[in-house]
Formats: sequence, C-alpha cells, structure tokens
Amino acid sequence: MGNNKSCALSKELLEDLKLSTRYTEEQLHTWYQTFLKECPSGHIRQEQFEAIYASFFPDADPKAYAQHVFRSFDSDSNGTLDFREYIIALHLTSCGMMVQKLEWAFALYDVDRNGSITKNEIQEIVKSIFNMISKEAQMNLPDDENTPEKRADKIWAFFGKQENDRITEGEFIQGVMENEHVLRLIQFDEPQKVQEQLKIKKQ
Ligand SMILES: [Ca+2]
Ligand SMILES: [Ca+2]
Repeated sequence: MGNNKSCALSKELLEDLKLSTRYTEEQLHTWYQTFLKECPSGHIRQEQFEAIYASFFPDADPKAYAQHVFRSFDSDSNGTLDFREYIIALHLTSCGMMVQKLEWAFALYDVDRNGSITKNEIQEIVKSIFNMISKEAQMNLPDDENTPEKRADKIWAFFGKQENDRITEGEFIQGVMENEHVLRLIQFDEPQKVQEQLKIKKQ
C-alpha cells in the first residue's frame, strides 16, 4: 500500500482476491501490472469506462448503460473502480457462477441501491439496453417486447407484481433461475461480451 505506485500488490489484497476469485497469484500479479500500465492512477474513472463502451458500440448510445454497469461494479460507491473492484467484475462476468452473475444483475437493476427493484428501475435499465440495440435488431424482436416499455411490462408481469410493488433480491434470483425466458429478457450479456474483449485486450 502507500505511495509507491509501482510496488507490488499488497499482501492483504492478494489474499483477499485469491479467496474471492479463482485467479492464481501469478495471474493477479500480471493483471495488476497491466492495470497500472493502463490506469497509472490505480483507478478507473467513469468517463474512462464510458469511453471503453463507446469504442465497443460505435453505432449505438451505450453511455447510460455504461454508467449503470459502472455503478454496479463500484461496490464502495466512491465514483472510481480500483483494482479490487475491477478484478471482481472481471472474474464475475467471465467465470462467475450463475447465482453470482444474478446477484450482479440485481445490483445493475437496483439503480438507487436500496435493496429492491421497482418497475421504474426495470424500465430505466431496459431503456439503456435498447439504446445499444440496432434499429434492425429491434425490428426483429417479438411484438410484445420490441419497445423498452413493453419489455419492462413483460418482465414485471413475469414476477406477478402490481404496478407499485417491488422485487427483492431473493425473488429476482429465484425467478430468473427458474425461467430462461426472463433471463433472456433481463439480458445482461452485453457487458459480459465487453469484459471478454477487455480480457483479451489486456492479456
Ligand atoms: Ca470504488
Ligand atoms: Ca431500488
């Protein structure tokens, strides 16, 4: 720790990340060096994160979605991603278990981080996802899910909720695990693809 940015990964962080991920000590050291090279400050700022998304979706408007994904990865809410948050995100999206991925999807949809999801929050995320789907691809979507509103309605109906109800994390994870259809509707594979790309780029 401390001021020396070129110093190795601290022992505490290394042990923590070895427990939290399946990465080896060697992999973690390598990623840390690459991370520092790309982010000498030791932090990824939201604008940098948005720029990465923009480069992967040049014909779309991924800004809102990138902001939501950034928030879901910024676990201490301090406005930047440090190495720990970055590695946890990378691990989660590339080799995490289904339950962990759904915990993350829940965090993505829980925009105000209050521990439950409202219909407005579903609409907000679905809208940001639609900003990344090309017009052609949108035209190929089924009639009852080809607008953000329709898709949010469909997700909401699946959970059997009234307009002002909320979905808890447990309900969300169980519901999605029991139904592949709703898994497709909440669609969180875009960031996964981006992360895969980042991983390839950084290796
Ligand atoms: Ca942070
Ligand atoms: Ca919420």
